[in-house]
Amino acid sequence: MATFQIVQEKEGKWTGPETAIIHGVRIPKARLDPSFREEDLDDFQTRKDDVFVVSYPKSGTTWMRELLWQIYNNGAISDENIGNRVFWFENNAILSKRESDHPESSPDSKPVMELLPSPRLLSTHLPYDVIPKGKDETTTCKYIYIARSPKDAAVSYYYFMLLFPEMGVFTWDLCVKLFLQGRLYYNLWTDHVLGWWKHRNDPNVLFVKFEDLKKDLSSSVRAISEFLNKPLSEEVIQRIAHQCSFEEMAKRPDTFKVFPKLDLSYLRKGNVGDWKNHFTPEVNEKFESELLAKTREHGLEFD
Ligand code: PPS
Repeated sequence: MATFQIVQEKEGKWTGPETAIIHGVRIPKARLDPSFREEDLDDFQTRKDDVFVVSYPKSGTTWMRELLWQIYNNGAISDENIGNRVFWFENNAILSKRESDHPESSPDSKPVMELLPSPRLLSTHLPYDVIPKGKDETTTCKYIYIARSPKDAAVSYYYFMLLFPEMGVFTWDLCVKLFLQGRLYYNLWTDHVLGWWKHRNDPNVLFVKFEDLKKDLSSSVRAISEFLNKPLSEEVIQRIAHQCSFEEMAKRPDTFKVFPKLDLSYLRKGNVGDWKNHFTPEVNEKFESELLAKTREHGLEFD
């Protein structure tokens, strides 16, 4: 039995998805394992060699998941769906005791996070305050946070939501409103990004920007591999940068499907600045004054 509240946004001709409120965070209910309980997040024990890719939605999570996997596999590529290589934390059973309480919850033998072999490569959209953490030095793991300009993240979010027409009419204006009010998944962009930005100098946190990956992917691969203590040859760094370009990843569509059986991809355009094709001056002003002014105050800027 779920122990959390469910909310569902309704605006005009649009009825949003059922959303679970877990420790105050809006999480897609449809993707939570039925065995999930709020307290699983507190009870889950991280391991020293766990690595979490963390982000606000539509900020380059899939890109970083693929980079992480290739870095761990010395530049190999795999046709296995990314979800079976870098596991989505909150979409699977977290604790084995919960999974065995509800064996019917895993008909397709979804992994149980607690039972995965080390090193566990995981991804999540959880904010800093809620994400599982180590209790001491021997269980403190690593987090790679990928941030993206909220303008491009909002555009990406809009196109992603259009892939679910059963929810009704989702307009760009509605997307802007919900994004600015923090009523989409994982709450307000500013709170999420700043929560992690404040920990950017922690030795187990690497804060990376989508725009920097786009500018110079090889340097980013080098920095990520150093952070993970996974030294790579220059040849492998260059190979990973090439294999993780948008164009190369798009050649492997099945690998980056959201659900194995649906034709729904995490990849769309992969550009910086697509917002310029969608934003009116008024919307731009709102993003500047309501979101970016706050991150700038904390020294966080986006190209
Ligand atoms: S999700 O659903 O939150 O996990 O989505 P996420 O993966 O975070 O973000 C999807 C956007 O990332 C773009 N993407 C890339 N851009 C550049 N290069 C590469 N290799 C790449 N891989 C994914 C993807 O196209 C989405 O952005 P938009 O702007 O919609 O294209």
